Amino acid sequence: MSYSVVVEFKDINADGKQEAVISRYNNGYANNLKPDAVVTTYANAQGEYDRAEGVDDVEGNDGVDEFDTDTYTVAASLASKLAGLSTVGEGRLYSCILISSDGESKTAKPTCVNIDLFKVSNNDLSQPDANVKLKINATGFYKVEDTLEGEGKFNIDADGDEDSDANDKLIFVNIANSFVSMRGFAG
Ligand SMILES: [Ca+2]
Ligand SMILES: [Ca+2]
Ligand SMILES: [Ca+2]
Ligand SMILES: [Ca+2]
Repeated sequence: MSYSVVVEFKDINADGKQEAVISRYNNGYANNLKPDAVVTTYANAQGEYDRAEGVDDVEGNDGVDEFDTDTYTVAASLASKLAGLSTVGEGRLYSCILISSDGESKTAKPTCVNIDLFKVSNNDLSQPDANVKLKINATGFYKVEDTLEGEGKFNIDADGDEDSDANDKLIFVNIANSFVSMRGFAG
């Protein structure tokens, strides 16, 4: 397996806002494994993630710069778009996201990106509450596969407007693209 990213939402400084803690596993996530990097991103009063601590060089070739901070804050903002994530407490549906891929290469895009979602009460990252698989198409774009277990159809309401449509899929596509853009550090 190639690298994995775990995005966890929790209020670590007790100011009533959710921080997004992004943990990177360069050789794939495994239980009890220590992450290779942990970045904490902070939301402003508007709930936008605009500050990051612990940032490293995501491209792996030009040192830590503004682009790296952007990459992490964009990743946090995308993940927080999933239903209820930016709300504290009862309104929250998922509190953790695990993103992984099948690709080992640092340069070629992975053909599949897997996004696992975990509810607030779920601490077991081997048992996701929901999963979305994306596949790359001939022109290099990621598309949500409609073959999920259960109903056999994409059925996640990512933006919280009570349906599962193209807008919901787009959120997952954007998360996959953001994840893939960080792949330079893998390996
Ligand atoms: Ca906080
Ligand atoms: Ca950089
Ligand atoms: Ca929706
Ligand atoms: Ca909709």
